[in-house]
Amino acid sequence: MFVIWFLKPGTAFDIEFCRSAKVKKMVGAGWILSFCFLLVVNGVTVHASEELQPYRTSFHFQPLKNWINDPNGPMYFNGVYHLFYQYNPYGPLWGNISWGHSISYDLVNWFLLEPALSPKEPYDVKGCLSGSTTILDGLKPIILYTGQEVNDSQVQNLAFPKNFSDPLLKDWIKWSGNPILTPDNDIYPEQFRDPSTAWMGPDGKWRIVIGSEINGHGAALLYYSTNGISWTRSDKPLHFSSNISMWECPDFYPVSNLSKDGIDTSFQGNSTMHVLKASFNSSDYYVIGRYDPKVDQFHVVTNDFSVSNTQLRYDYGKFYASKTFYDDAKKRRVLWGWVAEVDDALDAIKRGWSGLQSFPRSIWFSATRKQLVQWPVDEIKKLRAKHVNMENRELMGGSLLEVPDIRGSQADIEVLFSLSNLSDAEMINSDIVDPQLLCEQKNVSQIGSFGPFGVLVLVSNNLDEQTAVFFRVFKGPNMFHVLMCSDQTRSSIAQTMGGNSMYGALLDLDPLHEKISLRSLIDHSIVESFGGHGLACITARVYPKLAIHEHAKLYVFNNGTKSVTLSSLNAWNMNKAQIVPMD
Ligand code: DQQ
Repeated sequence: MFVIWFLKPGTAFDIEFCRSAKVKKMVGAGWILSFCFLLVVNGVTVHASEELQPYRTSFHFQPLKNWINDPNGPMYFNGVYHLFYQYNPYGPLWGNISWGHSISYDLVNWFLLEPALSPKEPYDVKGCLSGSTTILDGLKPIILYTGQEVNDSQVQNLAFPKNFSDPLLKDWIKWSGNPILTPDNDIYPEQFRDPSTAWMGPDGKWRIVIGSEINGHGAALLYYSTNGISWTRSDKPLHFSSNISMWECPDFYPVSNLSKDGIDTSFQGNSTMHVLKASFNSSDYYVIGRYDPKVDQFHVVTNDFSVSNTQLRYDYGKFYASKTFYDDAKKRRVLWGWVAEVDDALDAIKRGWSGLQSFPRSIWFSATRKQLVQWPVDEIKKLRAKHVNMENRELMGGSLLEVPDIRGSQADIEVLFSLSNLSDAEMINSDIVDPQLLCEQKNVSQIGSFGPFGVLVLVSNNLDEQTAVFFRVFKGPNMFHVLMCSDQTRSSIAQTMGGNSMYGALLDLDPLHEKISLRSLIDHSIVESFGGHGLACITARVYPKLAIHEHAKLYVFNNGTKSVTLSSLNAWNMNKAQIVPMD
């Protein structure tokens, strides 16, 4: 224990030392435990060897330690991807909120930089809260962020790079004229936050939305500016919804009607619809509509925002406060979301960290244009290692088939199921289905006719621990319903808060004519699943005790009475992404 006190907490040395196999051989296990499990109270820092850190992820973004929450201001600028995030540099719980900053050349491997913004000024002393970046004139990136003042009042601030020609944009300067916006009288001062990326209208003015609540209605307040610095409020919000409280982290952007390509936030043209996303009720809900930038009218064509399990959401599991950006290099729109822990603060203190970012996802419209489709960015493939393939296997009712040779704690798996003779599907007496409720009523051990079938991930030797991601097909009065569930109720033999959760979503596909696909990114304590080629996403956090590292197994199964064909299965071991401090 002696040496520890000479090390600066968090240096690469102590972490790398703990990982080193040589050291493990040199000294006894007990000594390693006490050496590597370092708890520094008051800036609570825990460093532990991988054995003690089975929940750290390998290819999902997280800093080396401490707390993170919302992704902030992601952007692609001068050949570099930037990801900022709500970060506590001093501990694993929310506090001292700064803008952590990391950069990447491929959205997979990351260099960690010093925080871009820290809470130091009267206008942000209680936190540099969420916000966005905008690249003015294609040349000048700026940050707009919310500062929390000493009295908790929220104001909007501006920061810009110290040196625009620094390719990494390491240093950011807060504008001397901050705050640039303060809450008007009709807004509670604690309910005015999270400015969006700006877009330009046909009049040459920039526009942003800011999350708020007016008279009990969640709202996206609209502001105009000619220079990105001075902003004035529009008479009416861009959009608001009754019966929903405070909207956080609004995001507003065009999506092409014609292709999967993403579109710059300021694009103007007929071939697009707009998406408005708002974060509330622990979920990221979105609506699709037509936006007329001449009069700033947004006409929603899907169901409007509501707190309902049938309302469109980016993700029906653990995913919040997300943010998109337009990636000019690959002509795509990329989505990041915060995936919080579901165990409690004491666990975070023991681990020394809390929170992850989802794997970045490309987004575009589904064929029906009634919803978005999401898919992990292609660069993930560079982490794929050993590959296992199976084709055309009949999965009779009660089948459990192990996927051999895959390290089930760190894998990417894609499966495709086909069903026939659906006339035998279980009947359901309504075409309005609450997927969350249905998954709760019918867990994985409840035998149906078509389903449950799917994958069991993070499975322990004796099957005591398992997380099931599965489908069931029902026949309603007028249509089939394809239900996707993620069942965490048996994910850990330890009783954790996450141990009780079940998530559900519906896939807008026709099982008579389409196969049912599932992709899951399994990364130690996160299972990020994409059903129907990305029509529905469910992200879960799990904390197995037995199914860790090389002890975690992977299966496909069918627990329905009807046979299902496994048309194809492809699974890969995943290599670890490099997430390292920049020298
Ligand atoms: N997180 C930030 C706020 C935002 C909330 C504070 C959403 O700006 O509204 O860390 O998770």
